[in-house]
Amino acid sequence: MIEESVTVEALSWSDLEALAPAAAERVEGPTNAQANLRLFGHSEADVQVTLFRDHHAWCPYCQKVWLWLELRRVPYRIRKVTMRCYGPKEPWFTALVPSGMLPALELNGRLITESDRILEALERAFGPVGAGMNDRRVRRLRELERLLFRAWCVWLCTPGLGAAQEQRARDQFQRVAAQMEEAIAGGGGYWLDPDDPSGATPGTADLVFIPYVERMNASLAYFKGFALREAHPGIDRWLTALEQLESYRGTQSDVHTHAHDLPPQMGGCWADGSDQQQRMAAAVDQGEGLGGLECRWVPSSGEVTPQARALERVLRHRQTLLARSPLGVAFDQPLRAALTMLIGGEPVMPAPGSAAALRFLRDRISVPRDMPLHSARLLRQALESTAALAGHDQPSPLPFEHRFDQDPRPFVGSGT
Ligand SMILES: N[C@@H](CCC(=O)N[C@@H](CS)C(=O)NCC(=O)O)C(=O)O
Repeated sequence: MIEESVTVEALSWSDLEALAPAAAERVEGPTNAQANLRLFGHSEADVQVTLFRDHHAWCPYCQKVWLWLELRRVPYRIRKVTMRCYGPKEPWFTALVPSGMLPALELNGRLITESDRILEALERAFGPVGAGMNDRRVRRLRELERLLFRAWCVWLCTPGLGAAQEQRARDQFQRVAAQMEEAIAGGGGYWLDPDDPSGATPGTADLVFIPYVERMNASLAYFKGFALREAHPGIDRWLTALEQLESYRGTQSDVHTHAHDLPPQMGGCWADGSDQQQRMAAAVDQGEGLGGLECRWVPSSGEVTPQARALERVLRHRQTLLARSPLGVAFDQPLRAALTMLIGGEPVMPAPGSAAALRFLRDRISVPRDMPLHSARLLRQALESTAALAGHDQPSPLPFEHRFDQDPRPFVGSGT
């Protein structure tokens, strides 16, 4: 029996605090979802740009603009807004943008909406990233991105596809994905950007593809058992090259987050029910992740470990996490048990009856909103293996039509 060999006690909060690193530097450090200001060595008085993006760091159109600013190193402020599927929209934002749509951007006092218009305005003010939005080849690639997007939507978001229709939708998606691979080969082998065949940095064409290719990779694995990175090595190389960039990694989400945040946004994502699909979805839901299909970067040694970063992020929100747990304050010991396991690697017995509450938290770690991908994966695994010591109880499944369970308001007070 595993239980008999579990002798390690859960550490106290003060022991855990002593093991946690300082919070990561948000303003001048690596790209991160928590910052409200990014300066790149400039002074605050130089800031001409405010980006309005979602609290969840999930909106794909916001990710495109966010990455542009990070790659171009333009200093900017960030104001975070709630997307409808997570909770009510802030009235100050609808006063500014009545449609409530994100992203929006203020440039020297002028408000701009629509991500493509925003990028064009940023290019005029600061110069393009690689070849600009209206370069001839970039324009063609932007059309290709929309074709890929449509093929993905048909496959993922059409309910009730029979086997033959599934196959047709998949074939159509793969035909367009092959065109993307040809375009990468035509751009020099790494990037789509025609301006930089040396492979040093991605350009605007790459930025336009990143958000949805990331979401395609995640959702097609989870809902269709389809390994995009194996089926399309050219796309895999492109994603792997992106993952070498700290700026991309700071905005990168993971399969778990996308699998559960896409359905309310897309009006539903439909699983094909194949054995492969069920295996991949279960690995994601139980926190194992999908290894190299999900990401191909490993945190470098010498940095704060991913476990320590996860610990620091949980400690920051500890009171809110306890208040929102189905067990309330009785979640105190099970949470410490999972964190002790995360840091020490040894199983720690949680209080009886805590399995569902541990899994409730496992299901609600959002990347990159809460912490980087590897930290989230290890924290989910620690929560799951601690839960397994307390039994099989599961929390209710995550909602499919909204994610009001992820309302950011309770967490905003503690400074995200
Ligand atoms: N065409 C727009 C699309 C923007 C868009 O669809 N934004 C979504 C989020 S991904 C939104 O703000 N929806 C309202 C909401 O969810 O609150 C653009 O490129 O900026």
